[in-house]
Amino acid sequence: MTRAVLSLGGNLGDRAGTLRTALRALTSEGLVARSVLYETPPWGPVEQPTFLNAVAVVRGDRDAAGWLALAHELEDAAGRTREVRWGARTLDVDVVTVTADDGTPVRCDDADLTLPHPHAHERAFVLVPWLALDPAAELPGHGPVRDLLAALPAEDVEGVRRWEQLA
Ligand code: PH2
Ligand code: MG
Ligand code: MG
Repeated sequence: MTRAVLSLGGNLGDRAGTLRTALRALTSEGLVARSVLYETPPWGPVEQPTFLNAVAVVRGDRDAAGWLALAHELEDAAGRTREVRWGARTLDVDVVTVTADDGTPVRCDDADLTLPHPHAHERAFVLVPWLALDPAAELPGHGPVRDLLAALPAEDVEGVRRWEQLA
């Protein structure tokens, strides 16, 4: 068994409906916890609409490639197309970390999967929801999520706004 932290986001179409459908699908895949939805300004070089983002923790009988396959299944089910790198999308599901049951973090440097996620430590849209659902969260190689957030520019963190009241 492994535990994975997944970052979900979308900025096209019915953003909330798409994210809720994906989160619901995760309940049959060993959902341990999920954050509420947050509205977040687009991060990165592409000018695009505002995102809704969430983080989910799942535990199940999959390895890293298995969690990536599940992420792609959820994206396909949401009609995701891949045109512009970091561009607008109905649903993006990124595997942030995978941890073995003994606590060992899985490292991966494949062409299609890098673990831990190489940009997670600099993305408030990942760290804010993750810390909210797990105050003790740690990003392997980078340290406690609480400290990573404290190191980000205040405007990045303040830009991540809780969008719904209840999980
Ligand atoms: N995903 C990206 C690029 N930029 N910005 C926000 N706020 N949320 C995202 O999920 C996101 C992004 C590429 O995957
Ligand atoms: Mg992404
Ligand atoms: Mg992705």
